[in-house]
Amino acid sequence: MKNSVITLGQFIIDRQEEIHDAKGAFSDIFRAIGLAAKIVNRDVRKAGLVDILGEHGSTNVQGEDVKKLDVIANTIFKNHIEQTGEVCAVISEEEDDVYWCKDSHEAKYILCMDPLDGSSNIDVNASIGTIFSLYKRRDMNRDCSLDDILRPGKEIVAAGYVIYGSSTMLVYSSGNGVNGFTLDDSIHEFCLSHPNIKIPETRKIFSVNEGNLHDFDQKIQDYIHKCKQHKLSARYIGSLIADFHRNLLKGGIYMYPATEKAPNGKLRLLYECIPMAFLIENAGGKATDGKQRILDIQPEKLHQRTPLFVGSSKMVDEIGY
Ligand code: P6P
Repeated sequence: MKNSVITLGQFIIDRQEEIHDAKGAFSDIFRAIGLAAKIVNRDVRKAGLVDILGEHGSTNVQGEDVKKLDVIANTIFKNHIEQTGEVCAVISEEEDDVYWCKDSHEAKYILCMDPLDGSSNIDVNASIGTIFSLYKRRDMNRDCSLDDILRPGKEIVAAGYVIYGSSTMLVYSSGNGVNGFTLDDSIHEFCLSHPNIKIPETRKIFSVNEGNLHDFDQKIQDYIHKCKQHKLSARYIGSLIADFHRNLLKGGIYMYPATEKAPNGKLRLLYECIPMAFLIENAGGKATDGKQRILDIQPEKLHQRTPLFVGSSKMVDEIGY
């Protein structure tokens, strides 16, 4: 049995030539993401024991109550990313505006992140996670600006997530397949555990909040009915990363359609839907807003929302408007 372990750091170095920047900036950014993930993982695991549960008392730009762990995770990731000196701007669900990193004039990358998605699940011990994507600046001869940020997802150079679940995993793609790394607590390293993930084409699972069923377009209601007729399993954790990760490995579709309360959908385009769409396409799946490919959408605002249908390609095709 092969007993060699491939760590995340080694994996990235080994594939340096595939990455858009062989000078190590990408490795530095991923090293920072991996370290921040380990720190957040430590805090998530002890959340019930120390006073970091419950409301932080503030509300984020979405008007949602911010949990303390949201704020802590945002600070941890932002600080470690800024320290690399390789990122000029951070866009975060927890930041109303762009965070322009200090001393980053030479930095080539922009990071978009949801530092702790599914945070409403923190207090009930359900899986939560961090979602991120990376753009490369368009033109190093001018300062980083919104023009470098509000770009279709097809221009990102990498995306990934960390799921703080029964085990802690980091799953990412830099455009050449999707690979999963599981945190081995005995050596404090993310180790390659799920090489070259491909989402099964078969339909097995549908994930949607059926509490909103009567708000959905008739075509979506009909599709959900069809899933039931085909005896598919209904699985909905209420945490995008947890539902996405399960469907990625087993096959299925996650849907967050427009509702009366969320006429443009609930999920954010830049730091939730684009990263998930980039990952699913690199795993052989699809992601649309019901009308167009998520990665083709031209973002207009940092925190804009979009409906999301993501998963096995045949299932996403069936949604077709
Ligand atoms: P609902 C969590 O707040 C989140 O952004 C996703 O992680 C999750 O899939 C969705 O919202 C759940 O929303 O309206 O079904 O509770």
